[in-house]
Amino acid sequence: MIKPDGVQRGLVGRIIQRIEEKGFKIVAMRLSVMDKERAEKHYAEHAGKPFYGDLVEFITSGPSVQMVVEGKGVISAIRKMNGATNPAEAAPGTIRGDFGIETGRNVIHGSDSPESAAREIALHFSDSEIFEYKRIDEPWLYE
Ligand code: DAT
Ligand code: MG
Repeated sequence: MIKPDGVQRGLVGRIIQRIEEKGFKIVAMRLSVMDKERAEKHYAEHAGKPFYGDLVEFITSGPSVQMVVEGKGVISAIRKMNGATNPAEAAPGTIRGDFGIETGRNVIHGSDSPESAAREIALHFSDSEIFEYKRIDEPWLYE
């Protein structure tokens, strides 16, 4: 998910470009303003933590881009491409390292496990919004 700061700062195209040129396949995508209920569910694992209220307020503050991205090793690869949670500690070359300064404005979210990906996908998309298709470069991406 490209968070509201990423949308406001005009980073949507550059972030999607990184995902596409890596070779990962976007199989669902939407721009929407998350309501409080969906945001609270999305970040349920952080409920009760001191930053939870601000996090929900921030994530619902404007349009964000939700995506389902597919590919071999995609979950850990996207987490690496996103960089450390705190952009100050994120390596240069990562999205947060290149585009962010503070933890509460870290531009992008990525699911952290197959279980959380399944939960988050079901929260944000219905089955009919997720597309199965072949990218023409797949034989050149996969051995
Ligand atoms: P990540 O987004 O890298 O998976 P996380 O799941 O630990 O990180 O936290 C979710 C989001 O919550 C994170 O992207 C930014 C915010 N956050 C996390 N820890 C925070 C903290 N100590 N202070 C403020 N915001 C925080
Ligand atoms: Mg997380």
